[in-house]
Amino acid sequence: MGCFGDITVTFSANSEEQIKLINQYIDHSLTRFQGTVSLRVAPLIEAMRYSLEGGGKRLRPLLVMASADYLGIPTSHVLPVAAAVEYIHTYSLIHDDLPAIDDDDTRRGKPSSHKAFGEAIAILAGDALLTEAFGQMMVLIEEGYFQPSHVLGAIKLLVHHAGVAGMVGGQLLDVNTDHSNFTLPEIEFIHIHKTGALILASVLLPTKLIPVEEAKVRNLRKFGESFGLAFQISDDLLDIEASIRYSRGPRKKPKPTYTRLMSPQEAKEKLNRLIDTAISSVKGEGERGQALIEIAEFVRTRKK
Ligand code: GRG
Repeated sequence: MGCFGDITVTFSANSEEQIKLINQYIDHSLTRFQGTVSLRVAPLIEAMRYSLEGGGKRLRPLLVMASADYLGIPTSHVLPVAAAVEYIHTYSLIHDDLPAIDDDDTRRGKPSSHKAFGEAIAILAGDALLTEAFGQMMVLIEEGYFQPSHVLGAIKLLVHHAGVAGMVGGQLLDVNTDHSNFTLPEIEFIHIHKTGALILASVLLPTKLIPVEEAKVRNLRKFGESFGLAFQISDDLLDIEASIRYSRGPRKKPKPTYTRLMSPQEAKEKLNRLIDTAISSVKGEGERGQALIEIAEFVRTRKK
């Protein structure tokens, strides 16, 4: 039985309660972890905590919880999965901000990890978060809610989507793309892997933990794929809005974005079409699809 094991939460109309649970779980897991390692690694844990608790939206953990809800799994049972995807997301942001990759000095309005702690600690904090994400997946076995063979299936899915075939491969394509000359299929391929893969994994991971009908897996896959691309387009739109509203100068390293290939209006239309597709794919389950639908609607109009 896990630390949140006796709480059975159904998704409420807003995500506040779920975010609170996720934040409590992440805080608790870091504190417990800190108690098991030498005090001499405290700077590493401080850097992990700095980025993990740096004000992220917890979008991927929310997707894990919403997908669990869709399948009738108590959301508190998948908290370790929610933490694992947030750990991986956080490591990817720390490494993405490094001078060798995007060279960003700030993240979420604060100094990026390497600016706050130096490059060596930032790299190690990312490494540690990636590794400990799989430690979190192992917690699922200790808690005993799911069969070990099912947990192994979930770990395999996470490796596939976070690694070379997914997010890291997508990042490589981004780094290697000629930013002065790229096409829509190229940019879509990059985003499906770089951003979309971890989002899709967040939606699909709960399907590995219990036996699930094939039709529901198909619905969730469609939701995850459409939502992942929509999220990236919304990110590109926010980026241009910020550059207009705050007269932000050009990025140190220009990025391949949708908004360099289509007008903001066209990008918004594409975003809306993708969100509509995501929503219609999970609509058939009534209340059970509601949390996923709310998250999709949030991305349609998000301002952060
Ligand atoms: C370095 C291996 C490696 C991978 C990096 C995802 C990624 C790959 C880099 C992030 C670059 C970036 C800003 C992409 C745009 C979409 C995106 C992932 C935005 C950040 O995600 P949010 O908005 O972040 O969910 P918060 O701050 O809410 O956690």
